[in-house]
Amino acid sequence: MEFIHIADVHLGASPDAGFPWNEERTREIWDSFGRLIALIRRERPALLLIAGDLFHRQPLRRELKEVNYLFSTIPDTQVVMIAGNHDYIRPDSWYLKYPWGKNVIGLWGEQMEKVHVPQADAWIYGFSYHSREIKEARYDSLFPGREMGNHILLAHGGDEQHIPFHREKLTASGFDYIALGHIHRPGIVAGDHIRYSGALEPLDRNDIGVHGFVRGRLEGRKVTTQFVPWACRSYIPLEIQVTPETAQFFLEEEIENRIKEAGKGNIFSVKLKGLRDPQTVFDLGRIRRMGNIVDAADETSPDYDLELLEEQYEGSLIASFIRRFKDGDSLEKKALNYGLEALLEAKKHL
Ligand SMILES: [Mn+2]
Repeated sequence: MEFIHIADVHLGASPDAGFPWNEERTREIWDSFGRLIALIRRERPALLLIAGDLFHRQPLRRELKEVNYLFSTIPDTQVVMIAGNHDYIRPDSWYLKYPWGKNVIGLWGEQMEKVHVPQADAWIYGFSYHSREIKEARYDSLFPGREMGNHILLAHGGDEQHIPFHREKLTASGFDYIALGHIHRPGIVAGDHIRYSGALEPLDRNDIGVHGFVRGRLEGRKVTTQFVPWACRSYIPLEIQVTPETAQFFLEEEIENRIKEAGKGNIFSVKLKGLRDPQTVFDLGRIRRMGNIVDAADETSPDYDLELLEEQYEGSLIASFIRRFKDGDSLEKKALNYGLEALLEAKKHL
């Protein structure tokens, strides 16, 4: 029996609002889900497990129409899903009212339910969020029934505000597979059988690394799973080392090369590190316009000629400040650099 496990698709999210590629990116999150359904149409796994936060917020009726249409194109696959903390069930939720196709099961209850899926020879367990937070460790005390067949739990959470759990308790619970959602980076909680698929697409500049879904196979009660990279783009932090010799033009060439190397379609945040010429002010505005760049920060320190400054400012606060800190440890040197920057800047305005 084959299954696909996804979570945290966050349909409707616009992670890069305010940036030129925002609209395309919002659309891409939908398209990525659509492409996955097309893959399922070809591969025809018995189950599509959706472990919460299919939507970024309360889904609209017309959005569920799109999703239900996509599900109708995979009639051989049983879709089973729960709602997470983002798309949690409100009394007026369209999840409850929508006339879903017959291959779609939503475990929308607040209490644990289980459903039998004959074509997968499996029992699927789960419950949905009915509020933004659930602080009780509700997964720690769950156990599968004794019926024949496979027992699979859909679960969403894993941090303090969203159903914290103990890894050992989940491992000992006896489910054949636990499909986890909520944490956006893919991850293994225990072997092949307790996994976070991670988000299908990265949704925030901090969601670095690969994103995709989990493909699994259950034979008897033995499960094998693998992570499949799927996202159109990644968020990539670029750290650029500068020296007092670095010129703006050189810096831009360097960033351009690094962007090319990583793939232009990705989304970058640039951080400048190292020592810069005290006279140099890097033009971050130009850097921000070089590609899909969500953030550019200058974290360099000015490379002061302490001896020269001390001489120049002899008898002033600046000279005694330099003498006090110049032989200090790296933290004191850092403080010296910041202090000098402020003092010299203030001096300019006198
Ligand atoms: Mn979540």
